[in-house]
Amino acid sequence: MASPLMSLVNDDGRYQKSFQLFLERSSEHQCMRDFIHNKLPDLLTSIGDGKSHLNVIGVGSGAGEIDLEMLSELHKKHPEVVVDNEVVEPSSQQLHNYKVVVSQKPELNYIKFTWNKMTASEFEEHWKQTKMTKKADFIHMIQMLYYVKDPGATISFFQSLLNKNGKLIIILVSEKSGWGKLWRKYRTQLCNTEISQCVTTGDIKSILDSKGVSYQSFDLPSQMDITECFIEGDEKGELLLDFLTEVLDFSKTASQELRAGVLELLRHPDCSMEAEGRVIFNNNLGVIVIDKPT
Ligand code: CQA
Repeated sequence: MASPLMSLVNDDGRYQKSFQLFLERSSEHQCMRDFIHNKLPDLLTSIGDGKSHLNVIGVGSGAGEIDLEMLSELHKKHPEVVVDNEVVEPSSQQLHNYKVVVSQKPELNYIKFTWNKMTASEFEEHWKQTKMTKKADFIHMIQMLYYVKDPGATISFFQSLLNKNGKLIIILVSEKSGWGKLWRKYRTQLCNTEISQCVTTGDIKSILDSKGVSYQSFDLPSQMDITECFIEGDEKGELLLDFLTEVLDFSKTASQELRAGVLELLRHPDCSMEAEGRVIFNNNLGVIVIDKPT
């Protein structure tokens, strides 16, 4: 029997290597920065209204690069306000990297950081036990709902923590991205459903619609150059393929048919376009903004 494919999540060193290469080859962070600078300020106008203290929760903050950009927009909007920022991140390495950046930026002294080295579901337990009455003004979950058991329940819990005028912001890949197409065809063969789920903003919108929860949404066009994936034996191409499939050593461990099928789909017009000899994968993201429950 063929050995089952191992999730990339089992090897954090390789995950971080492939993730860093993905960030270099894609506009993932740039399209988020554009959203943060062009759209987020308006969304932040009404939060807090007149309060001198705001509570923020970052769920799955990683090393905080994107969190700090959002906090900076929040500070521009509400310069007099002090911020209590709960960081939720299970990776001690990422949390360490985040702390180092914060320690090098004395201008962040208006923010009190609380470091929670735990998963979203552990945080939920912890919050229920210790902070039941505390509410949040701004909660964000960026590229993390793939890693929870029940995305709908996770959203409901965090939405229930919102203050009046509070906002919950979710960013995931769009159902119209190449990821959506890849998953529709190969989810059962690729997704280790124990660890990660193939969920898109389209799935989240369906969940919210069925619960009658209203939301705003935004599309963030984004691309990823996957040309190297098609060079047999290319080390960077293999790292990018691991990231795309979330399978550890995909090229070496997948069956010949699976590998050929995935490569064919990746360069198919459903997933990618070709431009100037490069293969450009559609990495479009979606943003969903939810208010306090009514
Ligand atoms: C682990 C799990 C996920 C990680 C990680 C470590 C991750 C980034 C960095 N380290 Cl153990 N996840 C991540 C972030 C952004 C992103 C994707 C994953 O765009 C891509 N997903 C598909 C859109 C993969 C499911």
